[in-house]
Amino acid sequence: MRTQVGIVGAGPAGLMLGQLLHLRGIDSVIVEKRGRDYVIDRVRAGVLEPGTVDLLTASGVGDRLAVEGLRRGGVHFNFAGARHRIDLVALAGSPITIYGQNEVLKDLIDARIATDRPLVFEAEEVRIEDLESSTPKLRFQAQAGEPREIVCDFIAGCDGFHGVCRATIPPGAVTTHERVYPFSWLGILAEATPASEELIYAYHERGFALHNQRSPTLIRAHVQCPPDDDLSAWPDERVWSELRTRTATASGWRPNEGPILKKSLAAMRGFVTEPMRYRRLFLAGDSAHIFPPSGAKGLNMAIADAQVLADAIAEHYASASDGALDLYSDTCLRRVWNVQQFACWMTQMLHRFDPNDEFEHRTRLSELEHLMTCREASTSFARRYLGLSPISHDE
Ligand code: RFL
Ligand code: PHB
Repeated sequence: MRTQVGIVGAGPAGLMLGQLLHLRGIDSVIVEKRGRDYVIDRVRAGVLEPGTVDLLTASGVGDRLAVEGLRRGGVHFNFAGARHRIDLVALAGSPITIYGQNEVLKDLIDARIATDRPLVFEAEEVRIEDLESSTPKLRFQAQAGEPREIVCDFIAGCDGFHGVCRATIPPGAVTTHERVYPFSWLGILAEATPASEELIYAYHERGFALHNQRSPTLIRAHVQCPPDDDLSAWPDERVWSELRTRTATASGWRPNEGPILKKSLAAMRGFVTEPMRYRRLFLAGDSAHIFPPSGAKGLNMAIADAQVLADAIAEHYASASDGALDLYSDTCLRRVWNVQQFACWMTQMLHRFDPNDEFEHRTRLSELEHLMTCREASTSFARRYLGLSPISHDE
């Protein structure tokens, strides 16, 4: 079988790329190692920047998002027993949209199926071959065990942090940069009416906590925990107790509680691959970079890479020019490092690194106070949170 673009991975990057290529009349095959239900059930991101919403809408996958996405005009920071609000709309002109990554994936998968272009789930032993040639190949075993080979003009590595694509690149051809934080996030999805409609980031002497909603009846929350913790260390009552303590305000705000449907641990790291390309293999999304989730950026950046790559591939076919393909990595990396710095700054400001370091604790509280009281600082945060800083958006 032959295609123009072989896409490895049906996460946000791979599915968005497939949709954008389809809209430009370019053929692709998407190969995913997991089943459809597994892909959709994985609870991950939930915050969409306005640019992401606009792109999904312009790509014909925004109908349900327009109805079910929750537009929220502000974000709260709880610290030192008080709650402070940053007004995103007043300061930067736009709300964020709360819409689960799994909902985005459902919409993209439905759109893909409607195109009749191939989307292969449960592909086993996915491999890339002949990367040194002008016709790289995707090989895998389909569900029934038959071996398949797809001859491609280009391969898009959209297979996440643990995928095969980055690992296929010969040693020394790319450089990776990594920061691993000395803590993880314990995340829950719970059935309860959200006590706050707007997202709350909390900094407390016991560590970070986050309270968000996914729908009018679902809460998503995270608490900072030791990096080597096991889920068994987090019975439901402990999760609620930490969340209550860390988000508490003197005015008595507390989260509503209910049955916990899902519980998971996520390591905190920043990671960047340079360049995001090797010959005809282009990395996009988490296969190229990971952002500490404090900045809510990973999904938005996966979608942004897909847009840059789709435009560059379209230029190749339309004008036989590889100028944009040659700039793909530099274009993405400029934004990636800008956003990495933002996500690392958020992580630094909101987590307890050393429980015995009172100096660190006090300077952090002071930094948060500055963020809330200095209009320039709040405006800068609002613009960067929304993905509107000049580097991360316009250029
Ligand atoms: P994905 O979503 O990991 O998808 C990769 C897909 O590739 C498949 N795959 C393979 N397929 C074929 N062959 C192989 N050998 C394969 N190996 C893997 C996988 O099964 C999978 O389906 O990567 P993609 O598309 O780059 O998307 C990235 C986003 O998923 C990720 O950055 C975000 O979830 C990060 N993130 C957040 N991002 C935001 O923008 N806003 C948020 O609020 C936000 N919150 C979060 C987050 C990530 C978190 N965790 C779990 C790390 C909160 C958390 C807790
Ligand atoms: C989430 O809703 O899961 C979420 C929100 C904001 C973040 C990270 C995760 O920064």
